Amino acid sequence: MVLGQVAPASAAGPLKDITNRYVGSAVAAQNLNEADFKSVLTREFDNVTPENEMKWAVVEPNRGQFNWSGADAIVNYAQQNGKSVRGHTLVWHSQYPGWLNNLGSSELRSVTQQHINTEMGRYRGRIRAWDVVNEMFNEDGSRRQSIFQQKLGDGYVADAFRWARAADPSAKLYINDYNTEGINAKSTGLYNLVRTLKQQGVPIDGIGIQTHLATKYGFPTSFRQNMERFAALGLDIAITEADVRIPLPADSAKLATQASYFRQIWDACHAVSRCVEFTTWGFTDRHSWVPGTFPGEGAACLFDSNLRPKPAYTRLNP
Ligand code: 9MR
Repeated sequence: MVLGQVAPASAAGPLKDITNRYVGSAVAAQNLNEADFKSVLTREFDNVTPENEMKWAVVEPNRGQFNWSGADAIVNYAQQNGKSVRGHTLVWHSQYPGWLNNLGSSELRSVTQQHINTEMGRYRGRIRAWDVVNEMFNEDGSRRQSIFQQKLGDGYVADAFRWARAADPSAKLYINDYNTEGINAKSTGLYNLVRTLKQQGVPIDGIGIQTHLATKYGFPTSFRQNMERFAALGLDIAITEADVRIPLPADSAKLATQASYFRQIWDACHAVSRCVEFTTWGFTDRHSWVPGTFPGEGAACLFDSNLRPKPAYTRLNP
């Protein structure tokens, strides 16, 4: 293929048409200006998740000073093209604005409620699901000592969900985390928390399993059983940020292993009726966070940097 040309859809049809789950990708607003990128995104997916554009540090870098341009661009694209949006993310220990650090507890609490109100309110009715609380656990299943945990205490999670429900009653509300694919200490910490929240009547609808995998760690074999225990609590499950990184350079054996990982994620989701979404953290190796964060690893997406479908894509859509 000539660089810039768009590969034809496979015979089986675009991903969004071969499943009754939402099939999504993270998107950076600026990439919507690339015609070939936009065309594959529009053809294959029916959900978009703003990669950074809805994070607190981006939308309110200085107190009371808002920047909605990237978020608006993605939500408008979604509306014009019939895509659902996954809002990402409201309460997170990372990518929050520095001015939060100067606030005392009661002020942090009120600005957090205000943040949820303002952001969810702006897009009320236009966001299918929100990652309300993101990455709140340590690997051992204990709570991460984030600014929210330290200053607001354990109750911040229930508060955030209650504020979120009030701000947009039509949105599904999720708690989202990584390394929670299989049954392990972290996913069990999450399980115990959401079970308690449900018992307390806290408005939480689902859990997001990010699913940033690396072939060098092996596939989390208890993925399906793990989803089933969350489903049994009456929660939806979304695969929110799937990618499968491999050591560079890629070769056909590594790409085949990657393909089998993607297929196993896909199959696990389709085996559990409450798994409602399969979203990838970017769909093309042209734009992926992986090589910048894990030097020597990459090629983690379904399409290569020229937007040609990789074996992983073909394996989902033979
Ligand atoms: O892909 C995002 C990257 O562009 C940002 O620099 C990074 C900052 O923390 O966040 C990345 O997205 C993360 C997501 O918001 C939460 N889960 C992990 C993702 C990859 O780091």
